[in-house]
Amino acid sequence: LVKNNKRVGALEILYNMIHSCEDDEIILTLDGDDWFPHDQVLNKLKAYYSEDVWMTYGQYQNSNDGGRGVAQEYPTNIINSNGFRNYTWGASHLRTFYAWLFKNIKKEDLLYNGQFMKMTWDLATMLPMLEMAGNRSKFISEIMYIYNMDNPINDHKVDRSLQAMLDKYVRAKPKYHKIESAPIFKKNIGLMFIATGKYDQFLQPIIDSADKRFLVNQNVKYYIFTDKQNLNIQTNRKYEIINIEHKTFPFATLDRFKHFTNAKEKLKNQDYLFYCDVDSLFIEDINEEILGNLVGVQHCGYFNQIGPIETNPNSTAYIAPDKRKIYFGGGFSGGIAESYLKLAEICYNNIEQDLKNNIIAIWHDESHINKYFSENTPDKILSPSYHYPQSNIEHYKKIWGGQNFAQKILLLDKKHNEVR
Ligand code: UD2
Repeated sequence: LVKNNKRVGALEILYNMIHSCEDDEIILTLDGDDWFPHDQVLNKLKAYYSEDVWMTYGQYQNSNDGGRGVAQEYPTNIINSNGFRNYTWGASHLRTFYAWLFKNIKKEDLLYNGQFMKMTWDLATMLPMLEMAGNRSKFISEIMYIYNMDNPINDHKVDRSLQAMLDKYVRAKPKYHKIESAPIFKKNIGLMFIATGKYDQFLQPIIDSADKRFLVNQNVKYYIFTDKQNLNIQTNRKYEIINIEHKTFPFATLDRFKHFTNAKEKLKNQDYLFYCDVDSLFIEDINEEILGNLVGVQHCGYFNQIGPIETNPNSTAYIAPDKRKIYFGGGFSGGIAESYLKLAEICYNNIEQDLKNNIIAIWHDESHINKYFSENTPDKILSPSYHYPQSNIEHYKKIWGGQNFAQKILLLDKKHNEVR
């Protein structure tokens, strides 16, 4: 919500707002006196944008008589010949587009006599975007917008001659060239650590290693769940401290899904979320190969084995014999934010239900994520490279059938009685 102290006009507001948005945000312009016909407009748009679409236009309905708006699809020959400026205006409400596309419009093309245009700015903005988008623009014939015809200060009622003059002025401007490919956007990735009690000693080393090795080409933000108030974290990335209470083991680890669920509002805007045990290190480059809807790691100690799953049928973590397949390590997991937060919420609810029945699953949170994965198989199943023990490798190699794995996430040796 931006409050202007001085009236500046719609185009200047839009210009400033859109330039403050991330490039990959989708902008939708809804005039203050108009409205949507129903509550599914955004969902429908989301479906259109799942294709290779950079902008959409149309269609609207007049509020008073239900008449159809003037939006119309540009014919293929007009698109291919880049002839929008000489053709009947069609790119009317509902207008939506990627912020990056708008940002490619030159500011001078939005000004008249050095001022942002007071009218006809729909043409001034949409024509360059249509030209740049080429066949990536999409006409939506379905009614997605209601235009308020009863507003006495509608542009076309206020000054028709200014509107006509600006229309000519905009159309006479030079055409934009078609853009061949969209920019590649970085993904927003939240990497979560829990560090309570004495585990804060592991934080700076893992953050140093993540700075150097963890998805270095993406926008990574660290979320640090801790009981400490004044942590001094050194990193060149964004981070956020989320204060939680320290609890004795196993609650320090078992409560992780509760913490993630409680922090849902902060976490849900990331594209992906990952959790990593804080007593680990990223020792090799970890890139986009880990990105998936749901991501789990095969436990180094139970490679290709059923593993120590929960067999107590009274626990919500119980896995039926026909579902016992892969054993996942609790130390690293992730996925698309929405999917991972769903996992967290379900595991949290299951853990709470067990606690009400005085049950703690055999391997705590790990048993619960195994249960979830037994019913929702991760589409990314990472090898023990991402669950690599610091010592005793010969012992593990036997479990791995004689093979070795590249070391990517190292699980640090620790004396449980000293750190917990
Ligand atoms: C294994 C799993 C761990 C979890 C646990 C369940 C791996 C590598 N680790 O770890 O993810 O499923 O089994 O028992 O697969 N913590 C604190 N403060 C404490 C204690 C723990 O912050 O006082 C946090 C910290 O982030 C730590 C994590 O909880 O990394 C797991 O605890 P752990 O490392 O002591 O448990 P461990 O090694 O048995």
